[in-house]
Amino acid sequence: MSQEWEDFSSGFAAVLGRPNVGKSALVNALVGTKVTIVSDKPNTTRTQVRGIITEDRCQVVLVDTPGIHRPRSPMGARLNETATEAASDVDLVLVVVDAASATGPGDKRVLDSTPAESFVVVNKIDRVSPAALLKRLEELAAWNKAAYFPVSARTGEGVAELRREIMALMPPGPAYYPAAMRADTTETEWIAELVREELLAIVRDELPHSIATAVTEVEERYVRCEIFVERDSQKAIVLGRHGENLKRVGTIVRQSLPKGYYLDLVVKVAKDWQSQARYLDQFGI
Ligand SMILES: Nc1nc2c(ncn2[C@@H]2O[C@H](COP(=O)(O)OP(=O)(O)OP(=O)(O)O)[C@@H](O)[C@H]2O)c(=O)[nH]1
Ligand SMILES: [Mg+2]
Repeated sequence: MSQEWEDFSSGFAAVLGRPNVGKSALVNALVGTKVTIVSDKPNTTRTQVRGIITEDRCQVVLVDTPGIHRPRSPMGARLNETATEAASDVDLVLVVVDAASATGPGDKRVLDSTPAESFVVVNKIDRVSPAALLKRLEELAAWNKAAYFPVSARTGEGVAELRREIMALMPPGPAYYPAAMRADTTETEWIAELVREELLAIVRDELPHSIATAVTEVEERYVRCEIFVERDSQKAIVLGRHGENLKRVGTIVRQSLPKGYYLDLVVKVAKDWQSQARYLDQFGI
């Protein structure tokens, strides 16, 4: 076995940070394709999502995680646990912060609780002036982490260099996944995530937190995805006038399905699901 590894290195890198800093966008940029959903609403990511980078002599498994925040529900507490657990037993931790906002309590918590060997990724540099970025980097230097990378997941600036440095740090080891694989999400999980992503782009206020999605049936070319909300009053908002929201979501997500597939979207109420362990289990949170 060890002979096979002589020429190969591999490992895991967990991506941590407070909500909305662009962890998922960064994972997609590093992998070079969309493997995890992105939205402007906090707590978009709810599970550990793996994105895989494979080159000739190295494989890195990036672990996207939920944003670490002050929890206001049992769901929030689970999201924090999921993120914290991802950081144990990995070869590298990437702490992502937003270049355009000051170091808040959420950032501090993550910076304080991660190893000194971690990389700090200052994302969204497309939104700040060079002077503001410099100030931000000076402030973050107080944490004395191994390296600091100014990047923009949106424009791609700095991403190739970060990717190189991540790969350079991986210890000798085998490939964990086939070379062509970019994600380990199942097809049904991915459809449910795409439906949720499109809904998050439409809804506002507290509703994003109240939405969960799950594919409950795949029968030949029929796919049924259920959309759960917490209260009856939220059902109408998700449907939209004459069901237009659902139509829009269906049209967009169907483009990601193989030709000839039928996507059935059904809205249901799972009362106060964010506070109920059995629902959280059911939704894989
Ligand atoms: N301008 C700019 N926006 C970005 C960049 N990276 C991410 N965003 C935006 O920031 C928002 C949050 O991005 P996500 O990748 O979903 O953030 P996240 O950290 O994964 O958030 P959670 O999953 O909720 O913890 C989205 O609207 C992105 O389009 C960037 O480099 N520049
Ligand atoms: Mg995310």
